[in-house]
Amino acid sequence: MAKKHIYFNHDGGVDDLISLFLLLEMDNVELTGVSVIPADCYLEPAVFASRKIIDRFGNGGLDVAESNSRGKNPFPKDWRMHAFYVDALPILNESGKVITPVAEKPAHLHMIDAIRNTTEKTTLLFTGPLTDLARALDEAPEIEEKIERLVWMGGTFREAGNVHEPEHDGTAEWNVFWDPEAAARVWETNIEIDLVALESTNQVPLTPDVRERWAKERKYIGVDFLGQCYAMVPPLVHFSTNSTYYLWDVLTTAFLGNSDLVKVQTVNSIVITDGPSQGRTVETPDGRPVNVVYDVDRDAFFDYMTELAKKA
Ligand code: AGV
Ligand code: CA
Repeated sequence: MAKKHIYFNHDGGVDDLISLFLLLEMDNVELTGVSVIPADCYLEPAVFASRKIIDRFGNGGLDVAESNSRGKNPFPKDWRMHAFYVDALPILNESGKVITPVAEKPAHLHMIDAIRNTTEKTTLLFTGPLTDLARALDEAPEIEEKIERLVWMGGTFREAGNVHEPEHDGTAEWNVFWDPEAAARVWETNIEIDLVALESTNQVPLTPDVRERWAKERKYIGVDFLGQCYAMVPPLVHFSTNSTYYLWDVLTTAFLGNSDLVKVQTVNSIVITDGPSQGRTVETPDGRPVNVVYDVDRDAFFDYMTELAKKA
């Protein structure tokens, strides 16, 4: 089987860190690099957690790069705290040491090196804002030719986004909202973009039945890890609130491992960078094409991720 070469840039949420874990279990994926941006996380615990996940579940050979990027609209502190909880889990601290090193270069330069040093084209997986990619393209525009595609958790074409902040109209998704200019910069390129938008992630909320399933199968160390991580964030019970957790990034990562789980349609779109709708992605005939994942087989998705976790 030809492996896909993946560079993964994430922002340290529970579903970002579970995505890293699942990538390490995929037979059809070769990770060429990992970097962390302090958007929906604090940098230090998110980098530590990433290094420990690679130590525990990977085969070595990777380092983790820190981003020095800054966004425009900060994430709520409560959400950014999640990385501390994952980093403190006993399963990641059993060995008492951290082997996977921190990279010398900041994330955007680390990614440029990884793309250049890989003979094959690289697929980019981004589960946070696109700031590091926008900066890498400014620094080394020629890497565009060596990017197979960008798979991104971001955006929505529905009326309702998931940003509920003062001075905003609620139409944006958070990964776009944190740095709308970065998304607009990437929209200017000819990179093939697969967008896992809220259309499909809304279909995979964390629910009590999913938690129960993982609890029942906790004899598998990887399934126990899922259960422990998803104990930290609120499930959907009666109705969706601002803090209700969905498997946004995990669906994005699963799509990369198995595209049969979802349905995709092409939409021409632009990114709004200013004003009360900043961070909104809008469908318009003269916009740039993106492949939007708009539907997912929910049960097949949860089966797929749980089976991957059992391999650990
Ligand atoms: O908008 C979804 C993105 C995903 O990359 N993140 C969380 C995922 O990692 C931001 C976010 C939106 N709502 C959230 C978020 C919530 N209720 N808790 C934590 N993060
Ligand atoms: Ca994320």
